[in-house]
Amino acid sequence: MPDASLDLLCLGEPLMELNQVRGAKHYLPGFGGDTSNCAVAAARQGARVGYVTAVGEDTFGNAFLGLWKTEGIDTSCVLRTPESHTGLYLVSHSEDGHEFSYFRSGSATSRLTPEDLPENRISATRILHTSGISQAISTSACDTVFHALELAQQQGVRISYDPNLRLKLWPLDRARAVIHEAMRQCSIALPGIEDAKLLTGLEQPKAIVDFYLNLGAEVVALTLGPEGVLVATPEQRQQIPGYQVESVDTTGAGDTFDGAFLAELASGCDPFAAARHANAAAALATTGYGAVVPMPTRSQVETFL
Ligand code: KDG
Repeated sequence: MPDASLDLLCLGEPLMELNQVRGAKHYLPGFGGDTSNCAVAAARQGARVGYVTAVGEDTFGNAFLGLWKTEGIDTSCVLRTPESHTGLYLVSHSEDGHEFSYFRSGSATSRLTPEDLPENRISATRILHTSGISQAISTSACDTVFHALELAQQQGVRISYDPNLRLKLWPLDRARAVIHEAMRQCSIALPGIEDAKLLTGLEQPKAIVDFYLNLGAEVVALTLGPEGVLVATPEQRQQIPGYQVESVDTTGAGDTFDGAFLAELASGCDPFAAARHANAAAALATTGYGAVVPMPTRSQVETFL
């Protein structure tokens, strides 16, 4: 492992969030974007985290820089793009769950190119984390992620990937081709069960973790919603149960799992213990509205456990 000054470097798009208040017509502002959420969750567990992204020179971009500063996240690789904007999304709630509406087309992050990547920061992190969403937002963002994976591999940096399938952003066949190719290069695979069923065509969690181990992952954490998570390495596998909490909004729960899990792995924890901690963090993150506000700190997770 390289001599790392960061535990985790995330790559992707932050999105300003407007989250509908349950039973009401108004929306509350907040912060979202899967990889930004992951970065915040990891930072709240005490990890040294950096973020590679681009935001507009606008109010939302300023707000994100303020958030990351407050959370102690390294923003030296955040680009400001005067000619484009920071993305926005709405979370609407109904009896069927939550639904996302995006206003992100042409956003600053979607204009990232491989030349924007900070090679020296990628080589100085323990884990690089990115996602299917980061590749779905534009062709140049997709190429940027592939180039980041190549740089990380060359430097012996562990790669973590959450497919985070969003069929509003790209068709399933393209998503499958790109995500499988990216996940061939990753050592930590963090799929959610519903995404993984669609992407792999498999139904059984055991078969799905085998699929990702066969692609080359050293650790697979397949999140199963209320049933917890199936963690697998080539030698061992274990289902870690979820925690019962009074859940009001699951937005960002998967990202919280990712961030807490990666923070624990980067600190040397084994994947099964890391998943126990991350399950608790993800459960706590569903007890309040929005992606970021209810994300727990390390001490809140430890108190809960
Ligand atoms: O997991 C929550 C994220 O999905 C949300 O914050 C927005 O990144 C997002 C997306 O594109 O769906």
